[in-house]
Amino acid sequence: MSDYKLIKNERIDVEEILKDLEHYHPRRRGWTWRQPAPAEQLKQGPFRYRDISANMEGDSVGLMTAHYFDNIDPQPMPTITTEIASGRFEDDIRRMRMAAHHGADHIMVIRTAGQSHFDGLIEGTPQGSGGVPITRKQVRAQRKALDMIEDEVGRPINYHSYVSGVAGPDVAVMFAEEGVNGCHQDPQYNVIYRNVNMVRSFVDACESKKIIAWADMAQIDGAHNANATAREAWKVMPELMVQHAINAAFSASVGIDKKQICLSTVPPTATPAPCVYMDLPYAVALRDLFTEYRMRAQMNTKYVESSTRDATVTHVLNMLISKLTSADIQSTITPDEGRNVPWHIYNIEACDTAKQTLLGMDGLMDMVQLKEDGPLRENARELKERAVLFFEEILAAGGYFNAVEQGFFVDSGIYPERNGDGICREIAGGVGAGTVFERAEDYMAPVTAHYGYNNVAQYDESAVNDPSKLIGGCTFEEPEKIIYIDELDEEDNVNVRMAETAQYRGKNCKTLKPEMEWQADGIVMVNLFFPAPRRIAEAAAIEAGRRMGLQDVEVISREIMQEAEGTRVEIKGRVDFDLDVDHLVIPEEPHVLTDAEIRADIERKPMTVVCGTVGNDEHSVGLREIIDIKHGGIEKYGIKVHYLGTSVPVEKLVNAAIELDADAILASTIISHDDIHYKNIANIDRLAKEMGVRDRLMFLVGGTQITPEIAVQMGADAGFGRGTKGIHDATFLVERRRELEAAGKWPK
Ligand code: Z97
Repeated sequence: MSDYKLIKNERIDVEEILKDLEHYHPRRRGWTWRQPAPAEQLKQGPFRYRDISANMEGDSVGLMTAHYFDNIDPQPMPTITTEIASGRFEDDIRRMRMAAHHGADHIMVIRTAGQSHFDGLIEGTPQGSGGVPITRKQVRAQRKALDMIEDEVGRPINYHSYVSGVAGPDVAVMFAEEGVNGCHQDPQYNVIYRNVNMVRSFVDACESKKIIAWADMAQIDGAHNANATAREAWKVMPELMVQHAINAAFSASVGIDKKQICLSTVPPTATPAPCVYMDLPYAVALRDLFTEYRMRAQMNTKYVESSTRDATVTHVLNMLISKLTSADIQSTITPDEGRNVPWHIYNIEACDTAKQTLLGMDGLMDMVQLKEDGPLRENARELKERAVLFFEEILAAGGYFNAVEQGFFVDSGIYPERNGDGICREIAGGVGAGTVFERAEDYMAPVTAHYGYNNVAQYDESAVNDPSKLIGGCTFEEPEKIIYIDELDEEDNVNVRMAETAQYRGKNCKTLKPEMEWQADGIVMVNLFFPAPRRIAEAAAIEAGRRMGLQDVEVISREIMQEAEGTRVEIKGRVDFDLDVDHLVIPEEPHVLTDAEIRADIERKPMTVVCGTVGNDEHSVGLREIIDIKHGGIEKYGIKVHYLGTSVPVEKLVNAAIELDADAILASTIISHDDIHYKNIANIDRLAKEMGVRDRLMFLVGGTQITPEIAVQMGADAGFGRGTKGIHDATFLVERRRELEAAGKWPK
């Protein structure tokens, strides 16, 4: 067995993961829930948290703003899901590592289109469309990679896919063998959306659920699909509760622990609907009815557009509902679902959106209470009543199968109203109809976690509760008995795909190519604005993309700013060039002196600076951060600071420097339209020269849009962009003054 390990600053070596797979077995099975943070972790950096889970014990990437707060990375209480399935499982492995570092501990792999209709397991590693073909090799490789990744992040990661279609039980067995930790399993999904015969689906589900119970997987149901399918998603709210109830009660009676049975719930509406008003009573009703089960909150994906901003707002509003009610698992399926671009960056953005939103609402329910009367409770009660009536009607119709045959489900009327447009399936119809047979009297299967009649006693009375004893253990107990098949297709497999991109991998690889989804796919995204109506702007954007040298240009999102004034268009396209890392111009990292060194130099010789935000610019926060002792600004080193405020004319700044006999000017300039930030720099430099003081003043400029090299070209001694801290300015001031002194050019 190879001793390959992940190294912090090295890319994961997928080739290493693929080695010796034949002998790899997962180190555990079962789902792992997050644990509440121990008391000593509730205080992090300058803050106290109330609803967080235990910290990741290894490496992680905190939220962007964490650097303001001691780089803390608190973790919200719900499990965070990300769905990664680009069609190439080998590329997804890299993305899983990124997602885990951003806080995902539930990684879901969507299956390739049509896998529900395969009547058995498939093998090898073909490329998928709309998802990944789920095979033993693919699952084993990803679980193996996740075993390493979880060591790196110091937290268990749950791996998940789907147990559905006519090969459901076969898939469930394979998942149990391979250490898959969670799955979707709901026979109603097969019946309604995949037209699998209902008798077959429910019989298969018994077997699947028995295995899910044995493997201690978490199970998610399929009710959210009714939201996505219904003509008007909020009208199926009573039905959703019926669907949840059927799968939850069925699963519990087959033996799945209720604590592993998760209801897949989606806030049914989205803006511009008054969605919280409509979604909250539904969420409350659901939690009133299903107290013993877990909630898996997915975001609304029916009313979703290809704008990342729009999808993110929906996601955040959905998480408000999660927070006001509860969620054990929080999905982060935005915004790929609307854009159909399953890119690395969106998985990561969405994980961050969840972490940011849930941390932002930490402790909310200590301050806010849902009202016990009024429309919330009235509407929740009404929904529950409608659901109960729905159930009563199913019973009156002769049970679930008859109800499905009569089109009870996904009807566009709000129950008890019916519009007669529900999805109808025949009891004797659908894929796999007529394939269920009663077991013969002497039927016997020497396997663990087998559902139903199993006449083991005919061979060995003592094996009744442990049938696999008859054969010395089945593959669950004896993984060596698993028959591992590597590849079946000579063309369509991971080795062929990886050979094509070999030059972009490897420890010492110096070749880079932009990518969004697959290694070196060359895909880039460009945002454009045209002062033109939509159709013209889209055509113009495609043409602009072509002229930029992009191939296969496509519009992926558009937004009308105003019918005549303009349209924003996002395009994607492909570039063909590689970049050689050795030929890149990489600016040096800003270097800093220690606090003690800076302080000592200021003590040796005091320093005075004048500062202000110049021009018609009212931004003060950035400059104050650089100055104020509170956030580690230059004051803390003993530098004397005269702050002139915002919108300071450049003349005033230079005059003040002269009057105060300052050593330096620190100008802040944020606004950048018409390059005014660079023009301000040139003006200060010119004025100081005209007044004959440029040689006795150091001149530093800062602002979020400042590129240091350009600032220097325009006349500053140094420029400081986004991310600058007081220590960077202070280091420069001290070192420049020393340099000038050494050269005999410092007049004071
Ligand atoms: C989710 N974003 O995470 P097939 N069984 C159930 C399902 O809901 C699904 C499948 C099986 C979504 C994922 C929709 N759900 C997408 C209960 C799929 C998958 O292999 O595509 O037929 O089945 O819930």
